[in-house]
Amino acid sequence: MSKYRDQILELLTDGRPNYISGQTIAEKLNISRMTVKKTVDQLKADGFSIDSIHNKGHQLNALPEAWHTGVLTSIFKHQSLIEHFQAYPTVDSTQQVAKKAILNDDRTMLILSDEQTAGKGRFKRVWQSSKGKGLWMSLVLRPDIPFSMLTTFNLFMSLAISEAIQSFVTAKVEIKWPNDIYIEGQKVCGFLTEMVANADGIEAVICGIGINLNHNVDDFEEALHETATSVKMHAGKNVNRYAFLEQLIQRIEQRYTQFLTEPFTTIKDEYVERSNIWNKQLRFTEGQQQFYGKVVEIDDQGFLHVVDRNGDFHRLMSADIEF
Ligand code: BT5
Repeated sequence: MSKYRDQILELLTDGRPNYISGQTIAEKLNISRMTVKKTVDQLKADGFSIDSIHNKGHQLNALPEAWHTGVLTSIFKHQSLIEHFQAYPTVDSTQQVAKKAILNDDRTMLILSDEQTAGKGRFKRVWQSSKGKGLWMSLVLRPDIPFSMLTTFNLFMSLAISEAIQSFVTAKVEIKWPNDIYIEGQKVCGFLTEMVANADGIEAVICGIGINLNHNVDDFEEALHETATSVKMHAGKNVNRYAFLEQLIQRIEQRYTQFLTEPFTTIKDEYVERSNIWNKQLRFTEGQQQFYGKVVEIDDQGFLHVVDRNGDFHRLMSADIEF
């Protein structure tokens, strides 16, 4: 494999939708035009959709369907949230990879994988992460904040994720407090936030996000057929993962800055409007405790106020909610 593959892919992605001449690529990378031609031919043989026209050059006319370092490098130029990324064809869990990666690296980072063989939900539940169908990623952030501020992190994140999904579908994208995103009563995304801390404070926040992008019903295991959905199932067509990722990172960058600088009250109305937990009897599980009740409000710290069937009041920071 040509060692210039990633760099050429990056230049072709930067250049979209225009053609970029073999001469320009050769000069930028300080290599021969023959090497450029051979590498481009290799990329085409590997399935990249590249048009080459004599005297005009090469054009990447569609983004690929798997993660490639060169394409990601080009896409991440437009943001400052992620300082380092790693993309894999398969891992056990991006969350596990992220935990290892931060041991000797203090940058912000993004770990992506085409497939997870042991994707995890909360409380060690399984997260189904079929190959090539979804966005399975872990984002490592380094907020310089007191522990107490973290309680609202998920609220800002869920707005960012739901807005990114909303830009691809017309049906209303809703938030199920505290960690799920739904479309028409079915789960399209689940995320979880883990913290690594030392005596001085927060070292890293690792946010693991799973978004079902291009699943048809049969791509989910049978147990999820009634409860899960994908962006494609509502957009009516395949969603390009790079286009989606670009949108998602942009929204996260925006909402993360807001999280660092503004209180939850600034976004509370938007959050409440996107939530799907109102006016319903719900089943709550909090640790060993289980009860049925109705949500009365989300307070300014992001805690849920619930009145159960016996009229007792609960203030929840996190819980499992079933409709
Ligand atoms: C979550 O847990 O919803 C958080 C899922 C986080 C997954 C990401 S993917 C990248 C990163 N690496 C990881 O290993 N994990 C993170 P929870 O609220 O516990 O929901 C889990 C439940 O959702 C399961 O018990 C199933 O019922 C359901 N489920 C599993 N896979 C699903 C899928 N692909 N789509 C919709 N529902 C699913």
